[in-house]
Amino acid sequence: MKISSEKSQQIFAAAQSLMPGGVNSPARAFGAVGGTPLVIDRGEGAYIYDVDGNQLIDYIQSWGPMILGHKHPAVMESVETALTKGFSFGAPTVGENELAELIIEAVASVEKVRLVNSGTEATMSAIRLARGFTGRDVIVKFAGNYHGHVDSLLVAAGSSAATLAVPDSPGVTAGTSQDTLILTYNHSEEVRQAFEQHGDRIAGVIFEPVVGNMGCVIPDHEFLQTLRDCTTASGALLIFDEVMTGFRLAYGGAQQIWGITPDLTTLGKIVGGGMPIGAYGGRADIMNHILPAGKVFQAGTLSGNPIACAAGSATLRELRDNPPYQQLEEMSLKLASGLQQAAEASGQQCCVQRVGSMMTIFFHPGPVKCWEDAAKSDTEKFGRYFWGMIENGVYLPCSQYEALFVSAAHTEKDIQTTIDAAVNVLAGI
Ligand code: HOZ
Repeated sequence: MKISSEKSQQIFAAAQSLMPGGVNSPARAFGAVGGTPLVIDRGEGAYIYDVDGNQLIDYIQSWGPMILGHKHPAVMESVETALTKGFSFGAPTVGENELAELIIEAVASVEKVRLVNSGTEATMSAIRLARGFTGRDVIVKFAGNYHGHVDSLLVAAGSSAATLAVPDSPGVTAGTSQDTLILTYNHSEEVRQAFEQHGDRIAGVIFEPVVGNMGCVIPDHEFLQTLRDCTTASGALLIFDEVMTGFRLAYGGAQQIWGITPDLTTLGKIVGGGMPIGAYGGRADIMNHILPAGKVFQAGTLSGNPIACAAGSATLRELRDNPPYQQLEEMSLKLASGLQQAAEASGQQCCVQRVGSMMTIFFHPGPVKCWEDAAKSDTEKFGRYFWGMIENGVYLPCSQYEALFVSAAHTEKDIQTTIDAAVNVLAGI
């Protein structure tokens, strides 16, 4: 099948004179795979429909938030009800309490939470809090992990920064990033050495407890334990960036499945049910350092926005009351095995890495354990695979350095269609 994209091309051409690169976030510009992005008209369950009328099985799902699929009835109803009351007041609302309670009940390490507007705001605020709480300066991050576009974390960053080869962005000054220490993911010895040398200066360690932003990369248990042990021993805070994994890998997030308790957790994506939101939370004695309870400044006119809270709360209630995690596991296992078999049958040097409903097919024999491994992937081949899948009606993340997401709306038939497409495509690239 050849998809038509005339309208997408026209709209994207107009967009380029209106917005830098024609987009409002570089991840969606198809920069690493070439060609013109599809302009999306609407979504329904597991599918998106572009302006040319193409229906595609959607494995981006808004880069993670739509775990229930597009336009889930419970989320739609909750948003519609909230809309009748007005959009934003800049004052306390009951909806904020509802969402905060749901998060605190679900995520074991979170005793108090602050709602913000995006994952970037959540990570930016969490590291400020870590510094304010400990009185120390240095933040440890890992190469290939991405924590949004916070200046001091936009160093050796994954996601679109890696995809578009600007892991260290112009505009981030040496001064801003001088207190960021970059280490290798899954390298426990480096972590131990860093703490031996700089332990009394380290305010916190922030990391993705399953990386989605250099493709799906899985932490070794020993690495996780080392992070916990070193931070505890030195008095630094351990920050799980669960913007992507929170409420996705389990209702209690990656920390539930790995059995490691962080001091702070950052959230986004699913907690907003597709509306702009972020959150950070953790131990009450730490969170109470935030203004106005404490002195660490952080604020936002639209923080805790009623419509975003309504979408987020409806999503979390649905996940709590009708947990889709077993179904997600079964569908995702079937997809991952099918993709791996398709790769092997075609003779491609690929490995599929997965945790729950997050996965990546790396054009690399694997295993991929850190950024150095991921960077050896054949990204040109990934681009051909990506376009081949689109031609077969499957919409994947447009970069080797992103994870795909299975939603509760994906059926066995969707998964089988995707595997059949991969068998065709991988044999021909
Ligand atoms: N942060 C998302 C996951 N890597 C990509 C979406 C974006 O940056 O626009």
